[in-house]
Amino acid sequence: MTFTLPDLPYAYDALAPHMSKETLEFHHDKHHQAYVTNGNNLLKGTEFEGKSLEEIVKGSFGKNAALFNNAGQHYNHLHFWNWMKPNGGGDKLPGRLAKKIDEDLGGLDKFKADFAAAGAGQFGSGWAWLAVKNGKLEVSKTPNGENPLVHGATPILGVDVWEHSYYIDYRNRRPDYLKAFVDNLVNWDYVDELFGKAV
Ligand code: MN3
Repeated sequence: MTFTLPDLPYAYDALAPHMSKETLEFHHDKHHQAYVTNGNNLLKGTEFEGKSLEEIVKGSFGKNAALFNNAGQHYNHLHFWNWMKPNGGGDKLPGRLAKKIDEDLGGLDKFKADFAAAGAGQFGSGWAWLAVKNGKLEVSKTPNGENPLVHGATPILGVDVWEHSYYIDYRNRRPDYLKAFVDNLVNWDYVDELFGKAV
């Protein structure tokens, strides 16, 4: 496959004040575009041409670092834009997902705290995740472009903690960005959709 950059699923100013127009312009138009462009160049002539994005991510991990970094980040950002929405967050989750979070993660409040702590605790660039592994939910963090796919899990929510994701709006206050993400930005309907496919 060839990687392509989709439009954002909302206007550039739709997530303000939690994530600004300027952040989304740089993050989507420059950073994500670079992963698409570089990924396509690195894909040419490899065994992964013609494979699906998920196959490329999993197959290149540990084998072709440059391709993996760009393909992984393309996958992560495709979902990241959809993991947010205007007036997101809140405490009203789809029922089956809320029940599973209660069962596996000790409830929504504990999940939010653990997810934010994973993001705050990721040293340097990376992501914090909610993923399904062996039928159970788990919170994790990964460096750089890595994601739960390469660890045998299916990501259903992720937050980008690279500085390009928050530095314009929050400067060095990564924990404030993470709090705004879980409280005001998460698109729980999309998380639930991925959860439904993963279990
Ligand atoms: Mn990013």
